[in-house]
Amino acid sequence: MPRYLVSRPALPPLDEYVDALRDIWSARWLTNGGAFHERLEAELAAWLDVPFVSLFSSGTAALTAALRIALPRIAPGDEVITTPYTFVATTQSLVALGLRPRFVDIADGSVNLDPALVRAAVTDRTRAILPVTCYGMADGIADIDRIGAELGIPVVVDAAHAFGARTEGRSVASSGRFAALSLHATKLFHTAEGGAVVSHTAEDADALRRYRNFGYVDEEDIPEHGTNAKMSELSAALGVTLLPHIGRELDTRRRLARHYARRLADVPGVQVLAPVQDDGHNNAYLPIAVGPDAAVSRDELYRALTERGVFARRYFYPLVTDFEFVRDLGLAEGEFPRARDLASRVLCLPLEGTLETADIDVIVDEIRAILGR
Ligand code: T4K
Repeated sequence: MPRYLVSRPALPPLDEYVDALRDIWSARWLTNGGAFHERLEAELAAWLDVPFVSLFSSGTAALTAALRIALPRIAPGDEVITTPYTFVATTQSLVALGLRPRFVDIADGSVNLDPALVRAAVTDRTRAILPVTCYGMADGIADIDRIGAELGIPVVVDAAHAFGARTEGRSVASSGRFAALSLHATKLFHTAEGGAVVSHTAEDADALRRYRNFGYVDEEDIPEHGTNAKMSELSAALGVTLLPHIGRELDTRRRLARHYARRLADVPGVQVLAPVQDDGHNNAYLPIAVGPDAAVSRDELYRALTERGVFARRYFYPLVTDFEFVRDLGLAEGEFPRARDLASRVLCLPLEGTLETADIDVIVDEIRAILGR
């Protein structure tokens, strides 16, 4: 077993979850919009300070649903501008709907799409823009929102990493017409498996509710296509019991991330990518970039850390456009020099709420030892 994992799920005290399970057992209501499900939607909307939250079975299902509602009629050749620097699910949500990803590069010095390149890539085939707030970072998202509003193109944000992140006094997850969160166990707030869509009108929230439940209005009335993408009561109850504890998780991660930044500051060739001094940042991940002046490459550092029991991850390497299925579908067009460079240098270090500053010291000492200092 590695000594340190890139992430570990936050958990509520077990007896609080067991109490919730007792309620589920006595109600014998396991899914299809049960009491915990309804409670979690309301409590998340209040916590995130957003109008509507609709729960889903995964972040991928949430993102797919948001795209589907934003684009009810999809024709062959319809394009969505998006980033190659992301988890594969961003692209898979488009492919699943028959949408063509139109990849553009990230901005200089950023992990997110370049708004200027997004604008330049808009054609008469563009149906939507799908930015990712990578690692919970919000740069560029307000500009992309403005471009979408100006050109009348819906923006659907892959906010999988953005739980708890705030920018300019608002939740990052309030960006776009829809923003899809992942509530997977590797995320800082989670329901084991799960996802959520933030929306801004009752009409959109209703459309999402219908879509995840086979398109049902009622048993005799199914006006639109739908699917089964519902969250169960077991997951929703985990979310309801975890939510009151998540402020502490955010505080711990902030403290640990700042400790990392202090300890890594004088390590040549290592740059912390996350804005750890920004109180609005959620510290969902601790990405570093390994520069050409480092004594070893990113891959050598990654392997050596793994051998020493520090399980870091190369989120996000390779680029989505380098995956075989994307090339086979003929979707890998374009050159993305900034994204490619970052994907070759990035490493996400362990960051989760069970760690202590002494653990960060051990991890940084291992990095220093590998880099020969
Ligand atoms: N968009 C973006 C930008 C995303 O990053 C993601 C998902 C999505 C969309 C789609 O959301 P979901 O449909 O997944 O809700 C993970 C996650 O499975 C995935 O949710 C996440 N992004 C992606 C970046 O990473 P893996 O393959 O790295 O997970 P795994 O199993 O290697 O676990 C990572 C670490 O966490 C390990 O060190 C072990 C530890 N771990 C993991 C689990 C599941 C635990 O300690 N306990 C656990 O229960 O994919």
